[in-house]
Amino acid sequence: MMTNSILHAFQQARLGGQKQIAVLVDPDKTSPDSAAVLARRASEAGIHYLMVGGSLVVDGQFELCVEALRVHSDLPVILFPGDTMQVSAAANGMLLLSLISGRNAELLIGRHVIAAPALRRSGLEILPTGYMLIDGGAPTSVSYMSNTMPIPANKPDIAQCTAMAGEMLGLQVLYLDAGSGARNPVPARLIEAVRKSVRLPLMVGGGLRNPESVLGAFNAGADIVVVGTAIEQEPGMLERMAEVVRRT
Ligand code: 1GP
Repeated sequence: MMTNSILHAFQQARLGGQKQIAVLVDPDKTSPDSAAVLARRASEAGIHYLMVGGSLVVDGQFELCVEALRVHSDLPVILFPGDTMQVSAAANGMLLLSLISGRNAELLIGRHVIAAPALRRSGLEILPTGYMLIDGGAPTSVSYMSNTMPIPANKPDIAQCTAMAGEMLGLQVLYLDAGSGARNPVPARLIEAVRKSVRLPLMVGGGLRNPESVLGAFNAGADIVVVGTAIEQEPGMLERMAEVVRRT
């Protein structure tokens, strides 16, 4: 049975000014055992969501990784698919990404058409998400794999108009992403510009390496920050990042 409980949680947090944090797990870099440990620690630390995905998922651990996250925490597990093969009914929901910063029709609507019947059958909560790549200072897997150009980091007006168009088209969530491991995170000025233009829950991620950069994204107007690489590289970072949310 499909629900809209994750979207509702996003909207309620936004209305209440509560900042939230999601930990992104790359199933290619995280064994199911490590995912189990991470899930328990994330719950204890006060993380709000677990996300699973990557531009390429090559080693077949995807489903086991999702299951481990579900079994070992009560947190919503949200798929962040690099492609339409990354669907698991074991998750709670999925960001259905329309890559609105790009002009690749496959990633705006084409793959969605192919995935739609399986998504409907899965019972997953589907979160229609305007996905915007922002230049993070170096080419990232996602810009290469999607064959799209990111929005220049110094063009907040383009980001603003793109976000407005996404909202007007009926998307329910916006995600500004500098890409995993980005050299530079999404600049505060660009987050602020988007925040002023739309009411939707705003996710921001890519290259957030430390608590200060997470706080910067929150202060600029992000509702939910997404952190992956920093936690993979330095596990204690999970608790330090979660602590930032308590200070907002
Ligand atoms: C990538 O926004 C996410 O899509 C997370 O990025 O791995 O750089 O934290 P990092």
